[in-house]
Amino acid sequence: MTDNNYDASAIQVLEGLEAVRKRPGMYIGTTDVKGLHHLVWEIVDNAIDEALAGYCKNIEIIINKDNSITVKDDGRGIPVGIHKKTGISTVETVYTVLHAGGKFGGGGYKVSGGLHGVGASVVNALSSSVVVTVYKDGKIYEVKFENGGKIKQPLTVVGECDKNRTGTTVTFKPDADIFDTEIYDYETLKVRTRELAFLNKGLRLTLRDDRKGDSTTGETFIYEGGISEYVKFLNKNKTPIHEEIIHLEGEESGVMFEVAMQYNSSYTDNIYSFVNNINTHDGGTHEEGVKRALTRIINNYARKNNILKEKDESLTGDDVKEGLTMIISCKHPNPQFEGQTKGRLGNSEVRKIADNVFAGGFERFLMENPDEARIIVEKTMTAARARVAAKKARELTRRKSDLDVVNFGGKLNDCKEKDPSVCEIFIVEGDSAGGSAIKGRDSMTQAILPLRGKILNVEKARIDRALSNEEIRTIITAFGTGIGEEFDLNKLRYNKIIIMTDADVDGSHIRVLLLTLFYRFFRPIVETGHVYAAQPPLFSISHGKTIKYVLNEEERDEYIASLNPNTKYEVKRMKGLGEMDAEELNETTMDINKRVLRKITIEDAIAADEAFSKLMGEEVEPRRQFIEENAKYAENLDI
Ligand code: 28F
Repeated sequence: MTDNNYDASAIQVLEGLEAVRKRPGMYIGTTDVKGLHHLVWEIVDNAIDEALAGYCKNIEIIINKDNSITVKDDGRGIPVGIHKKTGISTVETVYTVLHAGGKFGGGGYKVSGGLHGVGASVVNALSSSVVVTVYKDGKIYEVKFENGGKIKQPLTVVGECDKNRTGTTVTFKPDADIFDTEIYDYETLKVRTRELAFLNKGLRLTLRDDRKGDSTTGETFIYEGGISEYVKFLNKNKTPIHEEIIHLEGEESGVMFEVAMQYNSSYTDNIYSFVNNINTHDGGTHEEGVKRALTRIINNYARKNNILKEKDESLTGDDVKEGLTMIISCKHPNPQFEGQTKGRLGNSEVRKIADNVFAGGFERFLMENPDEARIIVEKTMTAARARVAAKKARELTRRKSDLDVVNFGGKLNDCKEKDPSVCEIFIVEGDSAGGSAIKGRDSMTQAILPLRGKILNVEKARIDRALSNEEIRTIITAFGTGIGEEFDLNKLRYNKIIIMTDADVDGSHIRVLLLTLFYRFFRPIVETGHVYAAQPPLFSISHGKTIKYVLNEEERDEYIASLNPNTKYEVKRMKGLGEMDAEELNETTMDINKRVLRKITIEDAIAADEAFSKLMGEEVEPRRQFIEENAKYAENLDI
């Protein structure tokens, strides 16, 4: 390389990395916490490529005290010789020329993810410091970069190592001028590290956090069973309906395809798909091909074995998905990602390949395992019957006119106002409280729906079973939004949905059953803050002609303290909603100028979901404990 060529390419390098610093979003999506964590995966993906090429068995990810990241692999080590095109070493090329990394010699292709292979040079451009150490040929080579990829120390031999020790270690510190935050989140790194271990069977991935004082947190993930173990992991809190995890794999026209699946007794599906280890959240042709084949094969098997009769309509894609946990992993040399977040695989040829590879394997599985086949087919046929029943029941919940709801079982005492923004509905535990609420309410704006005892636990019930419950149908009709795919928040007929139950365990249980119903079928109503819990008083303090109602011990003691010392007073613990007459109930719990409501906001839908599942699942103890602690509420009170 003559000097001016070298200078030219050196200038090109700096311009290239400068372009990344100018518009980082173009290369890593965002510069928020997501972009910060994305840097890790760019480096890890290069180590994974080395594993896919068959040379790396262990990858270590370390969060250092200063929130810099070290990634180590035991692959061949990035080549240190002069790169023919750039005149500088390959390792410096990989870290300074955009899109230089990744492509390995021979048939190997970059199959791991990142934002589609922009690689190590982007990490360098967006880091205030990068140190690359290569162990090869008994020597330790090191090159240092600073301030967005400028050479700080050219590649030099800094030591010796064991003759047959090889590998690459990279430490980088994201540039504080680029990123909104510099703090790494252990859990975020753990979830993706574990997922990469599932997706790359036999590869050992270790994650370590050295930030907490002298103690270090660390976990190692290695799964010889690969995505079959991923299915097992996803089904750990479910009840599988067949023992074996079905595993199929094949290759066609250079596209590798692998599927693992197992049905469980729940009504929800858990299907995740990946292309070159990238999670295709929005699916794509690989998923479509598998689902198409799954539906066709199950229908064919059911008809051929006369489980599905001539007159029966065919099973749908939704029917065959119910209770299905499935991982689809596709390795493609030239994937086309589509959509806003590039989360969808677009390659049209993959649909047929997926169908072929999956169909052959799954058909064989059903033929060779007639017992499992029958269980699976029966599960899908039950789902089909439920779908049909739900459709019929859903019709019942559609309001033809306002009169419908009042006549419908006569349960709802609707309000006269029709403008949802001023209307509210009290769902009241028990007929006696319901009676007092109807008498005590403001009938212009307050509707009352008394509940007889406990409602159905929808956490464990399929939608058709829930819809067969009259009180649930009345609630659905009263709300007016519809449920599931038909749900329309704009049709909500009340601005506030107020759950009015006793403060005892039964009252809490009913409240949480209602929350489960709202969470499962009307989630947006909860998320947009329309749901409240009424706060009936726990004590009354009477002195002279005055009766003061208070919510809890704290308010009771405060009020008593506020009375002058010689006032004679009497404290009574309120028995429950049913003990109060209409006027008391209105005065203390319903009158919008006097009452105190508690807005129910599920702080963390996932945590609440876990809480509901724990609460409504099979285990008794977690349920009892949860009820005692009550459902998660925000403390903000409605005046
Ligand atoms: C901690 C991050 O980046 N590991 C890597 C290798 C190994 C080779 C390689 C990488 C540029 C274009 C070839 C070695 N010997 N860990 C990593 N390990 N890159 S990145 O080559 C990149 C060259 O194609 C390697 C023989 N062939 C490839």
